[in-house]
Amino acid sequence: MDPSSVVARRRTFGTRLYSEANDGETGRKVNTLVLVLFGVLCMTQATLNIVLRLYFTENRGVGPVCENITAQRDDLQQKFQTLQTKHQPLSEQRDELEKQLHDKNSVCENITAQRDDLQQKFQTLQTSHQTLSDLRDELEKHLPNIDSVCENITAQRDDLQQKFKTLQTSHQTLSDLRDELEKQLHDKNSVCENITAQRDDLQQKFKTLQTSHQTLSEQRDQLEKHLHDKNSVCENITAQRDDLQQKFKTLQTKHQTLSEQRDQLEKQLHDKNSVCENITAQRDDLQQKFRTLQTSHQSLSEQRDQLEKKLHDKMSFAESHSEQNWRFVRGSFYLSDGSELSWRDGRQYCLDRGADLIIINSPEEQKLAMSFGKRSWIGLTDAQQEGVWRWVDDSPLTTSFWHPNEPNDDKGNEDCVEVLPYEPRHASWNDMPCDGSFTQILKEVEDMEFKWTLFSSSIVDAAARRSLLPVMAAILELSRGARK
Ligand code: 2F8
Ligand code: CA
Repeated sequence: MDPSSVVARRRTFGTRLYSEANDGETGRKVNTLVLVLFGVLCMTQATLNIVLRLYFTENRGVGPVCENITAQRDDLQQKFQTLQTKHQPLSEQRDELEKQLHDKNSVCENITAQRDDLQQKFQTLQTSHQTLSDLRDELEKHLPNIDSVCENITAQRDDLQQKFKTLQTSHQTLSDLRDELEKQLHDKNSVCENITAQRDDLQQKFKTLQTSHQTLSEQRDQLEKHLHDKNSVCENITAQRDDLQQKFKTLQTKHQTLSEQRDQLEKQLHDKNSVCENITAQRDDLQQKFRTLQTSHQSLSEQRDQLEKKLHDKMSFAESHSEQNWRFVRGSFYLSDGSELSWRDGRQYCLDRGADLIIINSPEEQKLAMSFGKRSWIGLTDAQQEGVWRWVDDSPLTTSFWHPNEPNDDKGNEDCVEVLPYEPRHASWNDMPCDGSFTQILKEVEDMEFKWTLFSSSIVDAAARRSLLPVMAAILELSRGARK
């Protein structure tokens, strides 16, 4: 702690104690004690400083002095400690005293303030006392008139009491009225708040509506503009519509006409289609017939060629055999050769000449065979199976001209047939041994194509000849099948 500051502090305390509690016994005792303690501390500090300076500057090497000083120092240290030990309680006492002093100061300040207040009141009271004294003096002057004044005052009091009652009643009424009004005010406030809220809400809505109104006004203006434009467009479109309606009506009329024409044409087309289908069917049928006819024509052409070749061969045959007395009867050449041969050699003789032994299936052929006037072999035999007669073309015997009691297969060796030139002419067949020697009646091999050629050549009309072609084709086919 800085000694100077401590001194200043103590002095300040002392001065203040003197000035504020110069008449207090406790303050003086405390101040005195503090001063004494402070003085002792200062002296001890100064002594210690001197001893230490002497020790370090003059006789540092002198033993006795040093020991003395050391002893003094130790003693002083001992004292210092003792003092320090004492200083602690003193400090605590001091602090306690300072606290008490502070409290006292507060009390003192309070008392001083009370005193100043009392002094002020005292002065006021003194002034009032003076005034009252003056008033008393004045009243004493007016004391003789006090009764009348009193009466007057009494009257005034009564009047005032009456007024007071009236006023009280009025006050009560006013109070009730006020309460009522307050209540109404409260209600009104509530209503007002409600209305205010509604107003605020309406204001908000009004603003919103105003904004919307503004927007709608702009939109309306824009729509009015658009409407105006649309009206112009609409008028234009209406005119176009009217024009189109007129055109539509015209077109509708044309459409109706065209529809009728179309229906008529469709009907005609349908009829034409039917006709066309019919014609197409006829065409297809004709094409089919044409193809058939073409095939037939081709076949007939081939047949014609073949027949022409055969005709040529026949003509050659006839020319080459004319000197041998071949007889042409009903389209066939017949010959009775004068040589006598066995049945088989005779048949081979015939085959070598493009002919075969005669086959007799009719009285005319029987008559023809008889006309040659010779015993001659005919083309009938049962050599294959006894009693079963077959012609050389392997056809069965259907019409026979057997001599009476024939065939008798005399001696079981008669398998070939001759024609006898004797009566009865219509029954002249006799079975004979096949190795017998007779002439043979040759008949050119049945050739239907050749017969047809000869027959058709006799038909002058070409159309009639053509119409017989299919019939002839069928006959020829049957003939071929029979020969096989
Ligand atoms: O040579 C055979 C021949 O003989 C007689 O005729 C001459 C027979 N006729 C009679 O008996 C009537 C044939 O039948 C016989 O073939
Ligand atoms: Ca016989």
